[in-house]
Amino acid sequence: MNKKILLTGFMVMLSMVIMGCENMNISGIDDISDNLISAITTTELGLDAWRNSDDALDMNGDRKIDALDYQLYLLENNYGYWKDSEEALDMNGDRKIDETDHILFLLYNNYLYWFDSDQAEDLNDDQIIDETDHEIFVYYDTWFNSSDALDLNEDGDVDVEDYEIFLQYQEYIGEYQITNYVYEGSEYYALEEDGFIFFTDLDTYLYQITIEVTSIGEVIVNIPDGVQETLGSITEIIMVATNQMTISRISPLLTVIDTEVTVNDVLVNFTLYLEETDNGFTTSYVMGFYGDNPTIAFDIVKVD
Ligand SMILES: [Ca+2]
Ligand SMILES: [Ca+2]
Ligand SMILES: [Ca+2]
Ligand SMILES: [Ca+2]
Repeated sequence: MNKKILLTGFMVMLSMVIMGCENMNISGIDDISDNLISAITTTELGLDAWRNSDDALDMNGDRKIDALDYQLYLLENNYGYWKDSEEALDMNGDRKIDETDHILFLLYNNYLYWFDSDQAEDLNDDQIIDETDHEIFVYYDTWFNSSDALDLNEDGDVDVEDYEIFLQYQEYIGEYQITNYVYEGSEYYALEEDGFIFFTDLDTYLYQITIEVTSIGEVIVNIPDGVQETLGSITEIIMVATNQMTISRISPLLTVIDTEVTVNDVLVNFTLYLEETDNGFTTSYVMGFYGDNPTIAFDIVKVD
């Protein structure tokens, strides 16, 4: 395989990694199989008994069932518990906190409760009622009155269409850097282009690259002049490739990024698998173009 293609693929992969997950679900909401009738009895239980009951759920979607889930469960299912908590607010502005406010709390925090209520409607006009409509129900007004409310699709109006674009990209917006680079393979392997960079030394260059994601999902890769000189003609190809990437979630834990780029008249496709971390993503990449399959791994962290 042509060295330029290999190098391009590698660099494109680096610059794509940060795009990460596209899932905008409110965490945990869709996990709730709430049953308010059985809840009347189980809200009287302590944490351990609840955890062993059929009502035990991972309410916040962090893949464990613990005291925090029990608290969230009680807030939704036990009016007295909610009323005594910091979550008890006058949601409808009638200057008292009562059952009506608790129902509003449920509508906002429990997708299935909202879905079964007369509040559920197709707010984005895509002919289905789903989590996106619930998210619009919960957050649209706040967004509309915030500085984030911009005409993102540039059609002259600020409306639900713009909010959907905002939802699609909001969790990526920001600036990222590459850290924790680890290379496992021969110390003699190197990128050879206009310059010459050993994989063992690649971190020096990677750590200087910053990647910015805008509110409409544009990816801007900033490569300092010195690094651009070292990469030579590859720099421009990287930019072309990052403009063509697509992102799709294939499981709650895994996101796939695909792109393609033409190098020396050869169309090359790339697929990269990303795992989310607390502050970004982590990925590893097997360089199959060497017989002994050296690997690189690194993290992409958000810096603002
Ligand atoms: Ca949990
Ligand atoms: Ca009220
Ligand atoms: Ca809809
Ligand atoms: Ca618009």
